[in-house]
Amino acid sequence: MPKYDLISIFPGYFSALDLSLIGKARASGLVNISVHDLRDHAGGIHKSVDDTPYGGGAGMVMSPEPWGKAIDEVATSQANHLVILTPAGKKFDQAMAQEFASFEHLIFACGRYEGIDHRVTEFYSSQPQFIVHEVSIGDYVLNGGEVATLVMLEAIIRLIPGVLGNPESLAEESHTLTVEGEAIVEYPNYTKPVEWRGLSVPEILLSGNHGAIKAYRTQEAVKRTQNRE
Ligand code: JE8
Repeated sequence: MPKYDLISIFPGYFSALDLSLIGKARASGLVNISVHDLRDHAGGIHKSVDDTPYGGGAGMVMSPEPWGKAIDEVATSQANHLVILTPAGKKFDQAMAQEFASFEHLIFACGRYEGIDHRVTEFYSSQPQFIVHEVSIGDYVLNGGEVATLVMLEAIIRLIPGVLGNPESLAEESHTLTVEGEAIVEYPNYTKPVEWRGLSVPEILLSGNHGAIKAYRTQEAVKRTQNRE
C-alpha cells in the first residue's frame, strides 16, 4: 500500500484526511498516511524551527536541521520521493498526479514563513536514494505548503486502484476526455427536477437518444473548453 509521510509545524491541517473518500481509503487499508510534527525535531527550550535570512530581507526562514532530522526519520532504503512545496516549483497538474500515484512512498515537506533553507533541497537531491520534486499547485501566494499538500493528495489518492467505487468515472472525467487528441473539460450536468426556477433541463438529455446525447455533451464540453482558454 502506498505510504505518504507529511511533515509540518501545523499537523492539524491534515485532519481533513480523516474524511470522505480519503478517510475511507485509509480505513480500508488502501493508503497509509502519517502526519509528523516538525517541532518534535526542533532544538532548544523554545523549540524554534526558524531563523533570520542570510543576506537580509523580511521574514524568517525554516532552519535545515529540524527538516533533516524529520526527513531522515521517515526515509526508507527504497526510493524516497521527497516533495517540497514551494511557489518556485514545477506546476502540479493531472499528469504529475498520475506520476505520483505510481510511487509507493512520498514525503511531503510543508514549509511556512519564507520557506525552507535551500540546502535541504540541495542535500537530498545529492542523495541517490532520494528523488526531490519541488512543486507548486498554482500561481497564487499561499502561507505554506499544507493546503497545497491536501490538494495534491486529493488528486493523487483518487487515482489509486480501489479508491474510487466506480472506475468508469475515472476514465470519463475532465482532463482525460479528448476530442481529436486534445484534452477537454467536463460537460455540464443536470438532475431532477426537470424545471427549476424557470430553467429547464436541455430537451435532448430527456430524449433517450444516446448518440445525440453524446454529441450534445461533447459540443457543450468543447464550448466550455474554448471559453476557459
Ligand atoms: C509557501 C505556495 C505551493 C503555492 C508553498 C510553500 C512555504 C510571501 N511568501 C509566502 C513568499 C514565499 C512563500 C511564502 C509562504 N510559503 C507558499 C507555498 C504554493 N505549493 N502554489 N503558492 N504558495 C510555502 C512558505
